[in-house]
Amino acid sequence: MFSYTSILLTALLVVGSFGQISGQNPAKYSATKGTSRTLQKGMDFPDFPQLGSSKINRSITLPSVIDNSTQPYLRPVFQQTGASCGQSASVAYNFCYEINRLRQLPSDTISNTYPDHFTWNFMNGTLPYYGEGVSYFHTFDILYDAGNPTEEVYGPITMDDSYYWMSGYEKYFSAMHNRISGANSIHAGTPEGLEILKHWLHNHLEGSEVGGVANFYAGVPDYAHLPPNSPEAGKAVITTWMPNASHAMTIVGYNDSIRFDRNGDGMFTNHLDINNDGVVDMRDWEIGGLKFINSYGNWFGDEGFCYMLYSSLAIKYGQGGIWNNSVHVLFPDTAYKPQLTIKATVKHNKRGRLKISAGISTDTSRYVPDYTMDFSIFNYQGLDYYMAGNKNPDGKTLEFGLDISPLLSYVQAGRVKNSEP
Ligand SMILES: [Ca+2]
Ligand SMILES: [Ca+2]
Repeated sequence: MFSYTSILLTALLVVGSFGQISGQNPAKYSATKGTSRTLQKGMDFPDFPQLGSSKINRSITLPSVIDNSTQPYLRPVFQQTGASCGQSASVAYNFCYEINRLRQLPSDTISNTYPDHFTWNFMNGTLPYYGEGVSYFHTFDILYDAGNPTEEVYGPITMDDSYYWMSGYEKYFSAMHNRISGANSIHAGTPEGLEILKHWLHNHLEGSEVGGVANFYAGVPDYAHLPPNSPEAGKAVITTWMPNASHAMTIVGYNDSIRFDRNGDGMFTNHLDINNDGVVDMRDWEIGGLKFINSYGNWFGDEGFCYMLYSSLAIKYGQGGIWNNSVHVLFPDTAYKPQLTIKATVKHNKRGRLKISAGISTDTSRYVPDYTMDFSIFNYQGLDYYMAGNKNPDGKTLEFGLDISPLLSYVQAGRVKNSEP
């Protein structure tokens, strides 16, 4: 039998301290964490709360083409190492773009760009999938709980090490300042949903001058090329996706006029029932598409970019459409500053058997905190490796920091609140 350990780090407001406590006496209440997901209207699988058409500023007339790859906030195309596509798309492209847009920083230097392996390495250690892909839904939880260090702090995005965990409180503390306040989905499989997505790409649904980017999951087939009589002729285009959503990518723009003759009738149409289901809808469209950036390197598509037809947003998932017919957008929080943190050093030779929790109490005589919180990192992750993910003797020890500010909501003026939150 394996033995698993739960470590509870306790912050005492009077005397800062932490200790190891058995989980026999649970706290009154555990703080919630992470981003919420539920079954959303029009979707087959649980998803993030949807952005609706009420967010659209109707006084804005959309242009026929938007290309945010020209913005300084999109980092250069890179080739992912390991099966980290979910984190390449969501952290290295999406999060990096969105947080640097708010800070008006270019994504061309390691002090402003974000590696994909900080989040991937915390989540890829789950048997039997070690080293395989991790849904960016999990990544959003880490971006929400712990933030993400820059490449300057963590290491370069070219680092090919699926075991490495960062050590050093100051590094984790810096990561806490690069985080999201939430994530949303846009159901893009209808003309109305596409309109919401286009407004996001154009003006962030807030009338801003710089538009956003969005993530999605799909199975990548060989791409085709836009025909000579299409705008962007010769550029790569995906007309339908493979059945399984095995890859994450990032939408960076749209073009209402690119076209591809999917049914080979010699015409480009949006008004004919080309899939012969008796109705004419978005799934029949041959005109219009999105531009996305991939993490396969410059060899893919056009220097790492590719188009995808609007119809592939609407076609049912599994039959050529994207996962859940939805895309995902992030809201970085550049104003956030941690109010209370824990600095901890843990020595262990099998990190996957550890779970770190934090608790708070104003009564220093108590061994059990009044309130606790869990984290999306250090949560039975990383398998039977040393804490740092290497075989070096000193790799057993890891120093890290955790943001426990949410626990402050349970105390007031140095005293634990009387009422349950
Ligand atoms: Ca046609
Ligand atoms: Ca049809």
